[in-house]
Amino acid sequence: MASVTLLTVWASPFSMRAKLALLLKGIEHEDLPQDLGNKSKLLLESNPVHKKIPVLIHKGKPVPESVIIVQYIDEVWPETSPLLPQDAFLRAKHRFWTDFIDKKIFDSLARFMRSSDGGAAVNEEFIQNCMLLEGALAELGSEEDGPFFGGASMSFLDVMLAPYSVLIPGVEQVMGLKPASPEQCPRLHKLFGAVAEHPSAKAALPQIEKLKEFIQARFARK
Ligand SMILES: N[C@@H](CCC(=O)N[C@@H](CS)C(=O)NCC(=O)O)C(=O)O
Repeated sequence: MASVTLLTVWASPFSMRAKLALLLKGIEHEDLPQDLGNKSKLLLESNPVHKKIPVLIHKGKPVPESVIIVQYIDEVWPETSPLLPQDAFLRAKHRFWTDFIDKKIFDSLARFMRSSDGGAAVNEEFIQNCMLLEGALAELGSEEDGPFFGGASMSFLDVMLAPYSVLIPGVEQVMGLKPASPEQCPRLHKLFGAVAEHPSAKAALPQIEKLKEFIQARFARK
């Protein structure tokens, strides 16, 4: 096994985060794609509590949970592309909004995907959550500094959010999600545009067309 190995599923937004952090920092690694319908002994032993991907295995030691993995990567390889801010208060902000993405953005999107009534109410909730994130972009940095939470370069919070740049259009085009408009969330749209152009993100995130096929097969309403 390579010194750095990632147990992954390509369509998982959580896997995408870990992959993106490794690529941003130029860390040589091996991907071990997992079948969640038939979990490998390695996955069960590496993440016995949650039995979920992603898991980063570094020198034989397993680190589960995408948020913890990306923080671990940033601590172990701090020199290239530092992700978390130096300032403790800003670090707290990045962690707060990461928690918001996982608890509110992901949750409202997942509920939309599972909804049996067309999902209009939960779609509105999703848009309101995106507008709160838009407020965080304005609060944490000026547009002149660059498109990302980290200004000109991707930061921790950008890595946490980047998978949504493919997930949202995928769910929009397959399941009819109405995303927040460029008028409602101008900075968020610019951020997603910049993610789409970023070389590491291009390599870490799947093509929207491929993701659409996955969403269609797994989640589309019959
Ligand atoms: N909080 C976890 C979530 C990971 C997660 O939900 N992984 C899903 C795939 S997207 C999984 O492994 N599911 C397998 C299962 O629930 O049995 C993280 O951030 O890494």
